[in-house]
Order: sequence, then structure tokens, then C-alpha cells
Amino acid sequence: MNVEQLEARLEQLSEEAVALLAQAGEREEAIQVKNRYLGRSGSVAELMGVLRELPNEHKRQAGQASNRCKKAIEGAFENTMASLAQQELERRMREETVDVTLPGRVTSIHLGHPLRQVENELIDIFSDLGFEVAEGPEIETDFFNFEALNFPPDHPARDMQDTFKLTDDRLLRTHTSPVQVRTMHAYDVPIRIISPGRVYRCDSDITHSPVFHQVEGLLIDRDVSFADLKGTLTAFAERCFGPGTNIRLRPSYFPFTEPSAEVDIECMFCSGDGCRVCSHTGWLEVLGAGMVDPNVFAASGIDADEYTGFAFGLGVERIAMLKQGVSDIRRFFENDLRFLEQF
Ligand code: 2U9
Repeated sequence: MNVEQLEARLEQLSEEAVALLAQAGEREEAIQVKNRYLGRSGSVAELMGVLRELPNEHKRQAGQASNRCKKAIEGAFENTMASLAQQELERRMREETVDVTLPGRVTSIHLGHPLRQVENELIDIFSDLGFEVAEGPEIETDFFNFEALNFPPDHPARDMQDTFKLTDDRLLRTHTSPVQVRTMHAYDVPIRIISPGRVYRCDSDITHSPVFHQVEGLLIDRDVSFADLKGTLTAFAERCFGPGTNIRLRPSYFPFTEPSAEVDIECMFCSGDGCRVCSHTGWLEVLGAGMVDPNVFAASGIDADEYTGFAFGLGVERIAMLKQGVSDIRRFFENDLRFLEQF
């Protein structure tokens, strides 16, 4: 083969390769075409074997022809790759468009912690019955938490097992009753308050938590009777658990009330027929209540001959567990969003 024939053959190869590259529909195909012509044992390299046999005066001319051929194929390869990349980009832009007119993802509206929801409901109910909200410190003295509430010095509730003691005289309040005592010290009668808040007791199982929440109520005026207490609690039960909810009062004992009662509501799961939730009694215990003990009035300077009053107390967790069907009190304190978002 002489130099002219070689030049013509190279020209032919480059035209072939450029035509094939122009038709290539995929990157892989273009790479294969390029390798077939420009690879180590491709058509162009094969032809270069001829170059070595040419007379020296023609080698330069043949070399230049080979470079032109390589450049043409490489150029066509780059163009094809760039155009395939552009096509791919346009395809993705077409297929992966973001529809900005789609409605946004609905995130849960923040309704508050399930305990806060129940606490707010309880506050609403008692506010509508004329009670005002009173609050006080969580670190209390022995006087406001126990002594003023007629707890004898050796009462079991004062025991270290129940009370988180901070110093000899300071403790974490075991109930919100000291708020009522402080109110009795600070304000004149009549008094009609509820005290919602956190309380602490050294106790933990599926129905007890070392920190829990209470709502307590206190009403003091002239001629307040046990019937007023029962009427208030009946109104509360109907609002909290539904119209027609029956209540019953069983005799009980608390140091701060006399007489005292445990208050049950008719089981809402079996309508009083008896089921697993109410231990087949038809009743669920939800509150404690009673008439304020004269000793409690005396400790706060209120004349028990002139005034009477009733008080009640409930655990927010207990109400929340019944209303929301939660069987383990600890769920409220684990901050597991899968639990919290159900409410
Ligand atoms: C004053 C006078 C009386 C508050 C009361 C209860 C009955 C009661 C429990 C309910 C469930 C505590 O959370 S619980 O374990 N409470 O049974 N509490 S009467 O009596 C008062 C409070 C303050 C000055």
C-alpha cells in the first residue's frame, strides 16, 4: 500500500466512524465505536503497521493523515457524548419535574401533649363551674404540704418511701393541696379554686409515676354542704365522661377532709355491666373528695363555725388513661412521637 492509498483508507475509516458515532443512541455504543476504530488493536492502529513499511519521505505525510483521522473520530466522539448527555438531561428534566402546584405534605397540627390536652379539658370544665386556677411552688415546706393539712407527724404519707425530701424542711410537693393552703392564707373567703400541677411521689409501676399531675379543687363559703360537693362532681362527670354518666361515693379517709369519699364513675367501657377494665365491678375510681376538716381551717385561720367547704382531687394521668385507652402510665413520659402523635 502506498501513501496515497493509506491516506484514502484513513479518510474512509474516519467517515465510517463519524457516521456510526452520529447514529449512536447510547453512551456505551459510542464508546464501542470509538474503541473499534481508535483502540489499541482498532482499525486505525492496524493500518499504522503499514506506515512503518513506507519509505521515509512518505512517513510524515502518512503520520499527518493518521492524526487527522484520529482527531476527526475523537471530535465526533466528544460531540456524540455531549449530545447524549444533553438528551439524558432533557429526559430527566421532562420526567422528573417538580409539580409546584401539588398540595404540601400535611404535618400534624400541634395539639399539645395528651396529658396537657386532658388537663386543659379539666380546667375548662371547672372554669365553667366557676372555679379559678391557682398555682404554687413545686418545692414546698413540711408545713404547707403536710402540717397545715392535718397530717399527723407519724402519718405514712410523710414516710421517706413516698416523699422526695430535699432537706429536713423542704420537699417536692406530694399533692397540689399546699396551693389551696397558701390561697387560704393569702385571700379571704369565699374561695373557689382549682390547682392543676405536677406532683412527686417515690412510686413507679404501670399505674404510678414518680412525677404525675393532679387537679385539686377547693370551695369554701357559708353553708356549703356535701350535696353541693356531689352536685359539682356529677356535673364534672357528665362533662368529662359524657351526658348521663352516673357517679357513686364510697366512704373513705383522708387527713384533710371529714367526711371523705372515693368517687367512682359508671364504667364507660361496659356501661356498668362489668368488664376487664372495671374489674367486673361496673365502676371506675376517678376521684377523691370530702368536706374540709375543721383542723385544716384552724391551721389557716378560718372560722369553721362560720364556714364550711368541700375539696376534691384527681390524677390527670388516671383520667387520661381511661379517656385515651392507655394502659401503661409510662407511655406519657417517654416522648415517643409514635405514641404522642396518636392524640
Ligand atoms: C385543702 C383541703 C382539702 C384535696 C383532696 C383528694 C381528696 C384525693 C387523690 C386523687 C388521686 C390524690 O392524685 S391522687 O392520688 N386526692 O383523693 N384530694 S380531697 O383536699 C384538700 C386539699 C386542700 C386545703
